[in-house]
Amino acid sequence: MHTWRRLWLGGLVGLILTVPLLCILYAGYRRAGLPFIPFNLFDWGTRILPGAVITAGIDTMVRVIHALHLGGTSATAKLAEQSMAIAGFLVTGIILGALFFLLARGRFTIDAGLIVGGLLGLAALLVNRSVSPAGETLPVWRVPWLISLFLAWGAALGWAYRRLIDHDAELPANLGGRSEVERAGRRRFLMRLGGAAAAISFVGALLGRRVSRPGSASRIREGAWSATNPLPNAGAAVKPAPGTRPELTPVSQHYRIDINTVPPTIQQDSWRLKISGLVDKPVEFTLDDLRHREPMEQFITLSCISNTVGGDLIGTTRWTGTSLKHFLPELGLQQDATHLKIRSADGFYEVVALDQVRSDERVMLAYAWDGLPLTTEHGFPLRIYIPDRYGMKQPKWIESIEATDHWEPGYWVTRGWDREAQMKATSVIDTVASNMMVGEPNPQMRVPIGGIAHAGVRGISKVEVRVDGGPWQPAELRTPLSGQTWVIWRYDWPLQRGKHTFAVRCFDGNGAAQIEQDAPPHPSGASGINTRTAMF
Ligand SMILES: Nc1nc2c(c(=O)[nH]1)N[C@H]1C(S)=C(S)[C@@H](COP(=O)(O)O)O[C@H]1N2
Ligand SMILES: [Mo]
Repeated sequence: MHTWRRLWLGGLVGLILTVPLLCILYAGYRRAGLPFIPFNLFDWGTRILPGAVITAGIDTMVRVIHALHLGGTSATAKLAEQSMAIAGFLVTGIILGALFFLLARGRFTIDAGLIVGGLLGLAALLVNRSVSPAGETLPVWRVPWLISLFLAWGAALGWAYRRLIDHDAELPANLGGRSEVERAGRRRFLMRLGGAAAAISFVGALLGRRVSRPGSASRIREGAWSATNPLPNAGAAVKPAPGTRPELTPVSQHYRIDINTVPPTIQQDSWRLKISGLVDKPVEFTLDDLRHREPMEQFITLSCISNTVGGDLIGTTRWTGTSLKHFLPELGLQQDATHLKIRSADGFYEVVALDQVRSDERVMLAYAWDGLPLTTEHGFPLRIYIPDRYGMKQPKWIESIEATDHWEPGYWVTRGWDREAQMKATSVIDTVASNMMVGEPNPQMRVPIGGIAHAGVRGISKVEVRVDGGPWQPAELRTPLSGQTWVIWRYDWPLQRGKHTFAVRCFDGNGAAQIEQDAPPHPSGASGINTRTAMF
């Protein structure tokens, strides 16, 4: 049989067999928390590919999401990643099927298929282990589950090969009418195989549909602090302009950025914070050990270094945790320890200097957001807060802390992002509330314009608005939730008819102006002036 026919048939069979495999893996994932290999493979790829490739990929994705107005950046990006992961898995199946049909010979193709399937099962296990070492449910079932599924896939591939290709090798060539009969037989076989695959896929998809996985307590959002407490600045004189974003971001709307297609699920009972390295002796702490310490509450604005000017990868909530500085004495650090290397369940890591921890008690190991345990997406059970740094310096899903005597680059620093990742000052126009005007425009009429300004923990001393390239005018500043959050500003503009463009800029607490020069997020965070145009 011609090479191209082998490739084509093999690719087709690869696709027909990989779809049901995908659906069954999905059902196992949804029902029992078993590994979903397509996501694992994708995440594994993002960890081993060079940083420049990943960065270019992320940049392109964020830009496409903005250009097409696809909605919330982090949710859309995750969806895009998941789609790519599934597409990649199917393409891999097609390629493997084609290669198998190209290379296989002789009568022992089912055995060959079993060997291929077994090897793929092992590879899947290794990939799964390397990207999610932590507490997915039922780890004992992972091995038989993956090995048997991939063995079945391989055996089916070998069997299909025998039915479609091998047996016609035994026939004398060019028997009149023979090849027509054969082609019809082949088509019938493919139809039957496709039918069986479709049935299995359907059952798998049905089983995987809309069943929530065995939930951890961290999912329940009832009892949020903000549901029953007024904000500390509730009485502030300056009120946000109508249309300004919520001052406290609901946790469900807080952006999420990390290297995982699916966040690691950690079981509280078996989780321990492990302390090792340059310490008198290794120690472990449970989550309750940390919760029983003097709690610390901080309102914090967190931003991703990939956030564009005016983008949605920034949010504010109330963090609860334990000050790392006051926790240090319990770690038994040795004299020569200078840094802490913090490792996460997903393989992410960062290094923080002990000098910084000792000089700033706001550095915190946090276990709650808005009064509730961290959600799975936001780092359950433990994450760190490091003031004034972009999110890339602040690991979620912390598992261990190693005391060392040297600095080393963290996960994103290794991949070409800024070493310090200090948050840049930024200001954004959320709203030009032109719909707040009623009646005919008159000289007293004012249009509320407002938004946020943020400069890490340096605070905001001044926000200014410019209309159509005129002079910069001071805006009013609302008392912020804390010195670590964004500041809401407003400017009540005396209405003029026509089309107008508004620009905003801010100054940090030390009086330093935000950088007006446009810069993309990579490698040190975006800068530039946010503008908005409206008709009156
Ligand atoms: N373990 C782990 N921690 C992580 C990351 C990650 O990929 N893995 N991403 C970091 C980045 S880049 C950001 S912006 C913040 C985002 O936190 P959030 O998703 O809770 O908003 O988490 C940080 N911590
Ligand atoms: Mo980030």
